[in-house]
This record gives sequence, C-alpha cells and structure tokens, in this order.
Amino acid sequence: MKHFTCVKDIDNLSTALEEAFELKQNPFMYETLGKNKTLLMLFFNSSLRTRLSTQKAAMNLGMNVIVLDVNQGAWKLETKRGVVMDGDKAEHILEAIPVMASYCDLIGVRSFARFENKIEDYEEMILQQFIQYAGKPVFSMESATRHPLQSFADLITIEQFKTKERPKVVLTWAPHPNALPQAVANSFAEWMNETDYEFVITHPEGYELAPQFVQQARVEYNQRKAFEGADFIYAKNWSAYNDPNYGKVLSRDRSWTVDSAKMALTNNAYFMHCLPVRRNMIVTDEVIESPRSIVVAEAANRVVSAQAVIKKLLFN
Ligand code: AN0
Ligand code: CP
Repeated sequence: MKHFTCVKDIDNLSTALEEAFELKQNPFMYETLGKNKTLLMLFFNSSLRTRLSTQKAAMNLGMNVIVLDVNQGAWKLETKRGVVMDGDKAEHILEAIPVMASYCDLIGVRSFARFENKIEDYEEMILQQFIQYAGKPVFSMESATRHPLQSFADLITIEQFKTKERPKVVLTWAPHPNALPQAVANSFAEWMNETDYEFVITHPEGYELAPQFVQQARVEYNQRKAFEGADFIYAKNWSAYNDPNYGKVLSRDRSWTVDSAKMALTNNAYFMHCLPVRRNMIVTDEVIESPRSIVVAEAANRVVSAQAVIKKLLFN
C-alpha cells in the first residue's frame, strides 16, 4: 500500500480485518518493524482520539513520532498557487510539504473540509498536494471527504460485537449546533458498502450524502422505521451536501436525537459514535451510558486500525 486515503487502498478487506484482529490480540508482534523510522503527524484541525491512537499505534511498531499542530506555532500556510502572499500567510504549502517530508518516513495528515468551495473540498486539494509533493507515503487522519482510520475501526468494532453473520447497521443523522463535515458519514457508508451487512442510512430531507458514498445503500427518511430491527445504530451529524446548501445547517431538530424510546425499536442494538459527541443533541445521557453503548471500545479500536494501516505502509 502506497498511500491510505480510502477503503479502496486496502486490496483485501477480509485479510486486513484478520491482520487487525491479530494486532489487537498481540500489539507488540511487530515492535521492531518501525525502528529508526519517523512518523510525522500533521494536524490542521483539533483531535483527541486520532492524535493519541495513531501515536500509540506507531509506538507499538517501534517508530519515532513527531506531531505538529499546523495552526499553533507553525507559520500560517498558503495553500493556493499563484496567490500574491501579502496577507497573513508567511509560508506556502508547496515549500512546507517537501521540507516536512524531508524529516520523516511517513506522514499522517488531518485536514477537514473548509466549506469555502465544494469542488476543492471534494477534490481533496490539501491531501492530494501532500500525495503529490511529499515523496513519502501519506495517510489520512480525516480529510475533507473521508475518515478512513475511523471507518476501519468502526468495521473492526462491528466485527467484534456482532452476533449474526449479516447484522443490520443503521447510520443516522442527529442534530448538532455547528456545521460539521460529511467526512465521517461518507466514509462509514463507503466502508459499510464493502461489506455484506444490511446497511440503511436515515436523515431528514436535504441531508442527502454524495451518491458516490451512498451507492446501493437504502435511504430511509423515517428514522423510527429505519431503527426497526437494527443491530447497530451509528449516529453522526453532518451538514448539507447538496447545492445551494453545501456546508449549511438546515435543522437542529432534536426529535432526531437518539434516545431510549428509539433504541427500544431496535433489535437491542449497540450504540456507536466516532466521538467527540454532544450529549442530549446527538444522543441522550441514558443511551450513551447504557450497557449497549460501545463508543469507548470503538475509540479503543482506533489504535488497531492505525497500527494495521501504518504496518502496511511500512512494508511498502
Ligand atoms: C469532526 C467531524 O464531524 O468531522 C471530527 C469527528 C471525528 N467533529 C467535530 O468537529 C465535532
Ligand atoms: N473520532 C475522532 O477522530 O476523534 P478526534 O477528532 O478526537 O481525533
């Protein structure tokens, strides 16, 4: 594997899952693989889980790790070519990328959608510049359109907890005060569509995701109907994708909050969320604190997915 930005970069998902469970069982089985290799983790946006779990994964593989929060302490970066740099940006990303790459063997990048330009977001302008100019393997730690390390951890979590071969998995939109990217939802859908699970997406009208991510999934606008018989409820907020509302909040309707009454419609489903989660917006205290909530186990699996991916990139 040269780079890791989406599910397609993994050539065999069932083999990758087997490798992931092997690493989960024995995290130190490749503890010398990354000796004298350096991972650079670059954050254009905040993070708790991705930062800690990816660093831990690299440490389990014997790597050295450098972390840079680009917006805190580094020079502000211009990202567009041709701009007269007479404003507040002191450095261009076209110099910064090869310079940073010269200090490491592997680069992880977190760069969210900016909601300034839908085409630029969906063309993955920032991530693609790293792939083009770093000359080193690059992996996504959540890009404008996807969060593959999260989705891989989500898949591992479902495999860990499922009690039937083909569980019903429901991705449900839930309210949030701010405009959030579609990345987590897009990516989750993309990975679920690679499995043979029964996969349903539910959201209010106007929150349709891009068709390349929805693919053959069933879209059900009635949330209660979608929840019926579900084995896993995966909640997430996202902002609108379709024009002219790209990146806008169309609803903060708390009748979409995941509560115990809705969970009672399911097949005693497990509750999942990538975190960070806003309680009593996305999910009630009662549901997230219930024994069926597996959000912490899900977050713990972020070490496993990151380690499986970094291992593949090191073997390249
Ligand atoms: C981010 C998002 O929705 O993409 C990160 C989630 C892992 N969430 C927030 O900004 C709250
Ligand atoms: N789930 C996730 O990626 O969390 P962070 O934003 O805290 O890294």
